[in-house]
Amino acid sequence: MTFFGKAAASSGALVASLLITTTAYAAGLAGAPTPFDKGGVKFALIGYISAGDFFSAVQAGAKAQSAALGVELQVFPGRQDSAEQRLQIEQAINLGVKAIVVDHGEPEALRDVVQKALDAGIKVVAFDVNIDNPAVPQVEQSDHELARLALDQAVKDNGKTFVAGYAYVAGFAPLDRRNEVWQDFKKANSGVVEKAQFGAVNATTALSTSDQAKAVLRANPDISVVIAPYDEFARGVKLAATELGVADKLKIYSADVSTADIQEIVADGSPWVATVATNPAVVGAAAIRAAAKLVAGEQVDHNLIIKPTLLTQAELRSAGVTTIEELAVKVPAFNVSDVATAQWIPVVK
Ligand code: SR1
Repeated sequence: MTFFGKAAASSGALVASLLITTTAYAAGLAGAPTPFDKGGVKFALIGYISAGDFFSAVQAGAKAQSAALGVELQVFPGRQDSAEQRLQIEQAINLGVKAIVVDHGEPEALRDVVQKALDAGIKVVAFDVNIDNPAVPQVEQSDHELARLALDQAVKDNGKTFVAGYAYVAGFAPLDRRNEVWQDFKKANSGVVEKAQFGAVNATTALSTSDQAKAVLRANPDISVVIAPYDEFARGVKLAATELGVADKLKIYSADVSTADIQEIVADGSPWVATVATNPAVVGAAAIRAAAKLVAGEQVDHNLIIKPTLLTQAELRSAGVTTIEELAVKVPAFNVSDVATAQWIPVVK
């Protein structure tokens, strides 16, 4: 039985137990610890990357969880600009927020300003940026496991001998962790040859990566597999392969999922054959819960890990899944995480 099959068999009971809706508690959350019982609590979510479905979905999950806690969440979108992200942290400090979630960024540019927030009594949670501070819990998507699941699927589909292209940009914690697994994988599999590395992270990541992928695929027609462990990279590679007319000769393995990604994956003739993903809205919600627990004086683990799921093109097609919402119904575990939960924190879905 496939993962989808197993999940569908048990979905009824799980969905029933998770039917809790998002509600705003402007006047405070009954039964919650101070200050949530009184209301009027402000948090900030400060991003670094503003483009792409993944980050919008993280923000949507964070907003839903904040609303359920009666927290006013201010989202600072980030524009791939460290100086601006630092300024936004300063602004959040001045706004009197009780907690800040820092979503990606350049660690060296953030550590001192994060310390400034902590010194002001503000709780800080980091997602996918290593702040390297014991007071700052780190949220991640188990990137080593994520990369291993993608590479296991690549081996299942292509064997242990293939010519690969690799999309990667150094300096982003999740990509660096996934890269560690790819480097070990190549050492352990001498039949896997990486012909080219490419990729860009900017305001138009998919398009920039597509331009690079086109040049790479033209110069290396023997590439049959592309490891692209970020959905914007995969999107760019798919576009390049389609424009060059080589989509039928290529298989793309990625990370992340969104409704738009699912539609690209299941499309006729799509070379995007698998992705490994968490539900980014669940990640955003977990980060807010961790921040809320810290503000309430509760203990929070330093490493907060949201487990990813392998999603293959074949399974998505045979399950008839075309949106994230349909995916969450077929795979209920995709819709929740037990990270940073508490009895007084409403579960959002
Ligand atoms: C540039 S970093 C992109 C990654 O950040 C998040 O962790 C997503 O999984 C995405 O792949």
